[in-house]
Amino acid sequence: MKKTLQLQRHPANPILKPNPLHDWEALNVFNCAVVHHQGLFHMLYRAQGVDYVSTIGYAVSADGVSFNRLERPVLTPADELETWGVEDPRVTEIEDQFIMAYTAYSPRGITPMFARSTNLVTWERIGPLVTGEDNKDHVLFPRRVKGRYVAFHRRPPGMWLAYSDDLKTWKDFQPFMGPREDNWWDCNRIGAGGVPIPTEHGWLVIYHAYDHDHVYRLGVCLLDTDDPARVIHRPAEPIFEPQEPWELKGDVSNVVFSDANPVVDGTVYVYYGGADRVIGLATVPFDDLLDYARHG
Ligand code: BMA
Repeated sequence: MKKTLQLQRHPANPILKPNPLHDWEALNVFNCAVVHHQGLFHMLYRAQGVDYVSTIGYAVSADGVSFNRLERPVLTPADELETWGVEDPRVTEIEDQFIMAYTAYSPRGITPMFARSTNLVTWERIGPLVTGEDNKDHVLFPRRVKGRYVAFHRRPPGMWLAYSDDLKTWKDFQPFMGPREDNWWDCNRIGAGGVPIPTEHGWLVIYHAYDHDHVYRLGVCLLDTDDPARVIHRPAEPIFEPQEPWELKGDVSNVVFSDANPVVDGTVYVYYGGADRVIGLATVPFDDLLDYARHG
């Protein structure tokens, strides 16, 4: 019999809720990046007020569960590509800096952007991965592969790779994993979760997908270390799906959407947006997740 695996919800869920005291985060707080750095969990989260323009807030925690937030967002729309918001941050620590991938949204459409920081609070824009097309769900790998930077991105409906020497010019766009057949949980569109996790067996990757009923779930796969376009294994079953009332109903129904999966002391911390309204945490032992990704 095939193995199954489910992430375990933290009893303190949801761990972050909208804050009615701040206009900018009064309506929704959801998809977030989380970096574990020098003993602290640093969270960059997508926030919306009643105008639905997304900004990115910062919060910090010693235990990964109880977060203190800053009064004001750390990233707000800057130019004509961002007038409708900055969304869905994913943050990678690489070569003594932090690289944020986020989606810029405006009347011109969406743009997959990168920014850099050395302190996680002050962000300087680098530039887009690509412009003029429907492209998002990008995230930088935490190590170079064969000397080059690598990122996931999403050209509907599937996941792609791109490569760069300088984080500014991206090339060699390559599709590597698409949706599965009709009626599968990942039959519609798929895209990256958090930063891919390097392991001795390959890149451990959590990804999101939705089906024809628009239910968002999380799954896992394993990619080759030196050629991440090669999918080593892709288990059949999802590892997480909406179940709690605040995952089933919120701003958008039936959504668990993760942009963060830091590994701390042998535990994978999966942070996720619940129904585009609140932030939840679910965990799994690293060894169990890797075993499922290899054999599930
Ligand atoms: C996706 C993204 C996410 C969102 C999800 C569900 O397209 O925009 O930000 O959580 O839809 O609404």
